[in-house]
Amino acid sequence: MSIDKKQAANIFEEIARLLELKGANQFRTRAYVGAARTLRSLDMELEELVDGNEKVKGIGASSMEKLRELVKTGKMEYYESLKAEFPEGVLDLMKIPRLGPKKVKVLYQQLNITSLDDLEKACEQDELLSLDGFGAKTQENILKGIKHVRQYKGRHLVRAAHVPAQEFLSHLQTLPEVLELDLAGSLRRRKETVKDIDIVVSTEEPKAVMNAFVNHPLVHEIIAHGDTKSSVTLDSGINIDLRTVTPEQYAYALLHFTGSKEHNTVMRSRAKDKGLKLNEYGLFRGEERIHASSEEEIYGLLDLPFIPPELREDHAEFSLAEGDGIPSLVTLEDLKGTFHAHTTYSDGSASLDEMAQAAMLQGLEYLGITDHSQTAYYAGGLNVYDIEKQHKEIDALNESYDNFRIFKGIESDILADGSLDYPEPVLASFDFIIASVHSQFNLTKDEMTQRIIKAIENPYTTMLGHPTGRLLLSRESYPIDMHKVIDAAIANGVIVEINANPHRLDIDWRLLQYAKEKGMLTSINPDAHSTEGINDMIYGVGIARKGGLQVGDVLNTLSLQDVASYLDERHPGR
Ligand code: DGT
Ligand code: CA
Ligand code: ZN
Repeated sequence: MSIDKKQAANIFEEIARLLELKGANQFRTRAYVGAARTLRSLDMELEELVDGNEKVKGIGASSMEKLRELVKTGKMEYYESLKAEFPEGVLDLMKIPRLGPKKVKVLYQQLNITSLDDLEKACEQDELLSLDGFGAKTQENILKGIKHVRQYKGRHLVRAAHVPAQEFLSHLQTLPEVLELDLAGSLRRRKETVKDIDIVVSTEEPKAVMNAFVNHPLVHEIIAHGDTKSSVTLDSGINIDLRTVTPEQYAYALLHFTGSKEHNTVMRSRAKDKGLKLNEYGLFRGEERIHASSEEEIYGLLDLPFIPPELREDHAEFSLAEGDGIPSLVTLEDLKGTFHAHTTYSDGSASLDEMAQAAMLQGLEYLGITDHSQTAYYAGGLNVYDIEKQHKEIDALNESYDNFRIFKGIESDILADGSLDYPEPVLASFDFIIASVHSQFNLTKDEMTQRIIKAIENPYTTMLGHPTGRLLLSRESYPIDMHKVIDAAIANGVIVEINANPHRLDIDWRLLQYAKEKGMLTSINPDAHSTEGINDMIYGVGIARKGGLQVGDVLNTLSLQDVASYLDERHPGR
């Protein structure tokens, strides 16, 4: 049960908000805000802090006491009892952007609003207008905010699920009672965000498996403990559902719990058309159960080829299966190198050589370095002198490597008028350029689309970076016509990246079928800001697979030699 600094800081911040909601005096709330701030920038481990006798500026004796309890036991009594003083729905109200505790308090006390539903109704009936400090504009923003909170409530970035899921799979794998096991649900389908982790196990001894599961050290709370289904919450706040079935049921259960619900619905109606009935226990003709020992066999029984989990969204898979067939999808092993990585020259945490060595460890043959450009001063964007220095360093490193190359790139800001961030001779000095929008998001859809298309039309633009600017679970895409952007990219031979950072996963997979049919080329880019960041490529591969992409659709499946000649040919100055 370990709490990290960010989680601890979040708890202290929430205490401050709850106190404000209660009407506590400002000095008390400020103490908790201060403690949270200190925790965020703390440069020692939490254990070290609470075990030591050292005084730390910003954390008073009473906060330290509470922090110690939290670190040692995973719980803080004070925080729990404070939360218990309010209906749970009131805490949801506090998650609405720009609706601070003061306003929540008014809503709660004067209109008796205790949930998002209550608040939505009140806004729709213009009830907020009678309150001091609330106008029509506020009401409108609150309605938007409610949508935002609902959409994100209880969902997690895929990395936050993938990492513990791997841990549990390997743990369960070691149990002698476990015969077969796999991930299911949205995580197996590699959705961009997930509600929880689903695992299916086949066993003859479910009790033993369930006991081992609920007693795993990462488990924070047991929600349900049964013979066929158990649910737990991990320390990180994510839930795992484990289902145990007999070996005879396994293939059907795995298919069912992998979903999606929409995919299952189509499968059931296909079964029905054949006079059969499909559910999580089997495929039935009247009373007779038809045996299947793999998902592949079940698809076969319904006259379908095997459909990989990533495609099971009732998006394009059934028309593909019936038309050209299911393509063989790109895999992580197909990637020979990658682009879009930052170093200490801008806002990355590792040096050029460290990033290159990490890429080599992953078995890659090349890495395209793209630090930020000069306008991105907040991210340490490079001026012309930095670029010269970096290029010299890259030349020397490349000289020293066998069978590995760093490509010289830059992540150029797309300026408000659509131009790139350096004069032409500087642009010409790079092997390739990723053009990305990092500021001025508040344009109209037309303006933003035109701005990006202008950047695409620049002959020095090799790739478009994170095309919609969305940050999953925190920031919506700016308004943009992605179909026009894709068409322009194809017309200008520009690659549209799949940004594999779990916060982005941008371009969205739902657009990839269209893009592929039109002939768009992509590149699976980690947008790495550290050596570990390179590992994020795996999430981009999931997105490419969801979009039905194959080796030929992805630039960085090319060997070093082929990618080097591709970039040379694309370069307007060579
Ligand atoms: P999530 O958890 O929201 O990220 O998405 P899923 O797809 O993992 O959803 P979850 O965990 O509620 O359920 C896992 C799978 O179980 C789901 O993809 C399909 C199946 N399933 C669950 N409930 C239903 C249902 O009511 N009808 C059908 N046909 N399938 C269901
Ligand atoms: Ca799920
Ligand atoms: Zn960027």
